[in-house]
Amino acid sequence: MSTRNDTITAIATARGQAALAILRVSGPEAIAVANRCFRGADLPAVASHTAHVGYLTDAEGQDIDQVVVTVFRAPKSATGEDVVEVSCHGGDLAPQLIQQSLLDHGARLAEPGEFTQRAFLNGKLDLAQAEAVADLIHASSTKAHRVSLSHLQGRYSERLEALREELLELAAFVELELDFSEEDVAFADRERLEALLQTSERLLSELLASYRTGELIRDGVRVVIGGRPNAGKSTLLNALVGRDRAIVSPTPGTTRDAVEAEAEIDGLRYRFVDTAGLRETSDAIEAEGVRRAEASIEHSDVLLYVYDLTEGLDAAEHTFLQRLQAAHPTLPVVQVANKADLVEEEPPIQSDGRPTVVISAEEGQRNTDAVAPVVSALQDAVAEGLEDTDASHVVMNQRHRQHLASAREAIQRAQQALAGGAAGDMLALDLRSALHELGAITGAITNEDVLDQIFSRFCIGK
Ligand SMILES: Nc1nc2c(ncn2[C@@H]2O[C@H](COP(=O)(O)OP(=O)(O)OP(=O)(O)O)[C@@H](O)[C@H]2O)c(=O)[nH]1
Ligand SMILES: [Mg+2]
Repeated sequence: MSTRNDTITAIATARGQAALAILRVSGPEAIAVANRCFRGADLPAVASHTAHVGYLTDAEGQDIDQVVVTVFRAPKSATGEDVVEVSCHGGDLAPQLIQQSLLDHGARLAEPGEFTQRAFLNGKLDLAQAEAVADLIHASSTKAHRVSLSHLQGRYSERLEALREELLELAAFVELELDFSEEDVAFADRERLEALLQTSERLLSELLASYRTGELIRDGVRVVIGGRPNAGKSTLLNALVGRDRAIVSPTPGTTRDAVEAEAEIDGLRYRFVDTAGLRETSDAIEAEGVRRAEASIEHSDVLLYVYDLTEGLDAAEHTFLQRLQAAHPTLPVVQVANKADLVEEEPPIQSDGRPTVVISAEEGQRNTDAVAPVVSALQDAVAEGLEDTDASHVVMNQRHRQHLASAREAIQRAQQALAGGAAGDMLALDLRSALHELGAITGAITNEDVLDQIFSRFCIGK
């Protein structure tokens, strides 16, 4: 991506029918370029942060649209450069024609993310904040939105920066004052060093541990609904998403291919996958469905195992569940004992230690409260502690996770070096390496390839 200091433009809003659209122009010539195709105020003469009504004209001087032009002079603008924002009427034509006119009058079409990249290069936000801009745009649930916003506001960066400063101080301390080859190392200094390393290690571990939550927030929770034919899996899916997504029928073997449906529950996005009933079958199509059902369990975040309360779990199902848990020890399984409306008295539940909820999915069609126990069991299974999680402490970004893991390894090496009485310069090396990793997250240390990769994820106009 070009990091040239030229003047760029792009349409900032989505295509299609809309009341308004916005175009942005940024760079040293932004005001001059806009002024060449604006009939209204004399833009080079106006004050910063003022809006002006007028007409945007094309290369032939013909009016394209009535617009409002807002002028932001450097450095008090989103990119830190001179910026002009043009608000025009939405739709497919006006924004395109205005963009063409701005190009004809000296601007260049912006690359994806180039506005945000300039904001980063001009110190308006750090790299983690810039990435949060993309996350915010891509957010598909309330929680994902909240975490990205908190990262954009810089609270996550502040935490990393505080850690970095502490390590910086530590490194300087080690480099200047400690020489572990000497025997008379000041005891207090060593203790302080140990304590600081321990704190850093703990902070990094906390951030790393939050990544699992971050992933669930970012990508949603994939819940596979499995069980024998006719247990009520499709009925449960429909109740959970609040609409008739899957076909329900008294004939066992109704669902064949997987049926997916999404719902946002308590700010988190869930993707429910209803599958073919698990059983031995000679029907080739159904058998393929069963194979797919088993395969999809492997890729789920949690399994809802539905069975008919009037029949109970049979021996084959017990074996199936035990085998599954042996193969996937970390996969949470919630048992759903269904058709509670058909029993007078609840029979004893065979849970094998798995969390089990007793419900009537059919009742859930009319009243979603009837499936509320399933929802809370799901939340307990996958999203424990999610409610109390401080959004600014959640790591949602894979790139950050890698740097945090490397930083923690470096800290752990430093701890071992210290315990083993290694020389001060060895210790300093590990601390420097941890610092480097943390700096890569906020962009204090960057290289162009990394920047290109990050900003190419953005849309044009951002
Ligand atoms: N009484 C009662 N009937 C239910 C309940 N849940 C489902 N059923 C009925 O059980 C039958 C099977 O329901 P489905 O939801 O199609 O079951 P399934 O597990 O998806 O079945 P397959 O797709 O064939 O594997 C239907 O006739 C449902 O109306 C319930 O809670 N109570
Ligand atoms: Mg079904």
